[in-house]
Amino acid sequence: MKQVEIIDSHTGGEPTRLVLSGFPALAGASMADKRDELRERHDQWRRACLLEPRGSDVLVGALYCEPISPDAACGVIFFNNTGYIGMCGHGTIGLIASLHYLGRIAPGSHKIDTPVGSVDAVLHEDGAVTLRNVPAYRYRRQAAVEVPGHGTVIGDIAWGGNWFFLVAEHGLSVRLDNVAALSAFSCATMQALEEQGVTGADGARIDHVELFADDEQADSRNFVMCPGKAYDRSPCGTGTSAKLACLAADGKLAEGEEWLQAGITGSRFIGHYQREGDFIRPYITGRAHITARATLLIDEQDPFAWGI
Ligand code: PYC
Repeated sequence: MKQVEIIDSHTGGEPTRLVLSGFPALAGASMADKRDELRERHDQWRRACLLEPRGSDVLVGALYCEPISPDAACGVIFFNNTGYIGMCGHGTIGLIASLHYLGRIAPGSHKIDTPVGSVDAVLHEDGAVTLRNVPAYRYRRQAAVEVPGHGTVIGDIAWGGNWFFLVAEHGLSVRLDNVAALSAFSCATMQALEEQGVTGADGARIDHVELFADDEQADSRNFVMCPGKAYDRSPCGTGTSAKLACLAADGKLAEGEEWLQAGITGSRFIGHYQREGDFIRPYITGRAHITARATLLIDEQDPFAWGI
């Protein structure tokens, strides 16, 4: 049997499966190189850990790696049911909470190398984590896409560690009991963006769609559709970063001012930003809880050993 050591957590309802050991060693001078090596040569390990029968569509994986930067606590590669994502806010909060649970880190600031740049995470004494994310920015304001069955949909395109299409006007109720309609609309929008060549900078695929509504207990509520057609149960750290970039660009949120972002399940992240030239630096605070520690067993005789 092959063995993969994992620790599971959730951040505002969104699960993270941290892989501590068992994956093949990855060559590469950067985290992006290591991610490419994992994708090109060892992708079956992602599938074995995240897909059924061991996982589910909603799981986000985080592979613990040796750091590239001399002053980083670790490196990490994020992946999900369909492939690889650049950064992951809820996943970083889960990573920090898991490393703390294992006794590998103490409260304080920890640098983490990711394929899209280094981030810092402060573990507070009370267990909350504040992520200092990669720089974010709004790339396009009010871009249009024709979505079959829905007509013209207008949204901003922003980078928050992944590419987002942020839609305020969609006519849907952003509530948990409407997830089927929200999912259908956001998946159709994501497909239309791709088919119509509406992209992020340098032709980058927009792989997250974020819908907004008012919330009674927060500044906003969102619904975030991820690549692979699973929606984020948390307010999405990179999605909240993209939102902060749009608010900053519109002059709707001042530097340092707090933004309370609720997700579709009612969990919340607190955000604020600092200006950095043409970019903003997002700070996202949330909390993760450990749910399991286990060894995954991969039996080569099992027809579904490497996932369904
Ligand atoms: O929290 O950044 C995030 C995230 C991305 C995909 C799922 N969660």
